[in-house]
Amino acid sequence: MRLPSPWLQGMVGAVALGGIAAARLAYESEHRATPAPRAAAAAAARLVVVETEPNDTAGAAQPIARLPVEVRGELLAGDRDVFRFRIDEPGAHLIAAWMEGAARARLRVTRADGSELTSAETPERIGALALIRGDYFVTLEAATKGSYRLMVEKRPWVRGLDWEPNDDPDHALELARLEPSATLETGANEIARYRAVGWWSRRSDVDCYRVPLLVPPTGADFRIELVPPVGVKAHLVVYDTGDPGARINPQRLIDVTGTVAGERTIVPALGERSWQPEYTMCVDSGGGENFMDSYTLEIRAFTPKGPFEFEPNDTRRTASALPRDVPVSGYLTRGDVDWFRISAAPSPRMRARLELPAGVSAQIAFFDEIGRERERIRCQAGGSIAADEAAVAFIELRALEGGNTEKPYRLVIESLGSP
Ligand SMILES: [Ca+2]
Ligand SMILES: [Ca+2]
Ligand SMILES: [Ca+2]
Ligand SMILES: [Ca+2]
Repeated sequence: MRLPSPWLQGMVGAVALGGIAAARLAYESEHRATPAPRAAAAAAARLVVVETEPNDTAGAAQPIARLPVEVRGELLAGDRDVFRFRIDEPGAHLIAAWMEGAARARLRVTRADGSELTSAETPERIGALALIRGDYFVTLEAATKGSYRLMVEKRPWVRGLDWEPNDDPDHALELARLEPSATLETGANEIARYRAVGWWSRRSDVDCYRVPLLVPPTGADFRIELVPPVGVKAHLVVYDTGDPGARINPQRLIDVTGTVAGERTIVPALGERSWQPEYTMCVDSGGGENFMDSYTLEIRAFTPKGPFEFEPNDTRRTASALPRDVPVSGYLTRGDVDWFRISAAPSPRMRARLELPAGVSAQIAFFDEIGRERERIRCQAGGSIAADEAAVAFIELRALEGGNTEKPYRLVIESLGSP
């Protein structure tokens, strides 16, 4: 497969995924119209059991009659405690397993044949592990002896919930599709909405989701919001599909990390390109840990009210089109750079007007056809500038301080005619 190496590093062992993947496809095809994800499993009474030795091997595994369960046990030096549980219901279920108490251990979930599905080291959790009908084992291998409480829970999977393993784009799962709401604040029309809810239950956990594109001929933009759990910075990477036929690897379109733990990260206007069937979005912790609480990834596709920037446009090569005499809008996020190419026949003289929203100051720079800089002007947050220029083919806007993901800027090029 066309896997850039970082994807491989984060993979949960690719052991025998075929069976689960096939089950997932079969299950999904039966459940195309599944409802929006539920935030929490139905509260069910926990079965409490006490560990009984010997239980050091799969053959001697202690059976767990039902989930959710709390096992009260003791890990001795070099000890290993193995428990067996069964899933009888049809469909896919998400398993979470974690330990509380003094003992520290490696937790592993394995199939009946002994192959490992996933593992974690306390205080990490096993989270959102997708399992279908069958027998499974949970094994605790002592790192630090002591007493523990082992929790194992299950909830039915619905589209839009995390599904492990999904640590690389090749194991990405299609997002839940929600009803679009209508008109956004900017006057843009929302055409699709998607949501995922998941957990970064291990330090190395990455969760990837596929977003199918619904692009009208006029083009469309995505607004992406990633809300991390408390204490964690959000990290989002967006890939296009590349071109498998031409052996072109997926390109990284966006790579953004939140500046403050627990705060949402917003990508306000990622362009939906008409030749792309889908994008893949991978999310993980960009700093901090919270193995228990969920994150939310929400994506809204919209058709802008008028001409709009089209991210990524941070280089001259990827410049967005800038028509003459029609205002173009865009967002300057923190550190953002937006390039525009002035379309239509060049007229020698023009006036550029830029209006910035509050919260972001920027520099506007003018370039000729071969990339020579002609002038640069600084514009303060909430301010505007007008500049008369000649023989300009490209414009670069560069955020200097701050950013604004809610209010767009406005840029218009007026033709001045011949002197
Ligand atoms: Ca034991
Ligand atoms: Ca994952
Ligand atoms: Ca921008
Ligand atoms: Ca940009």
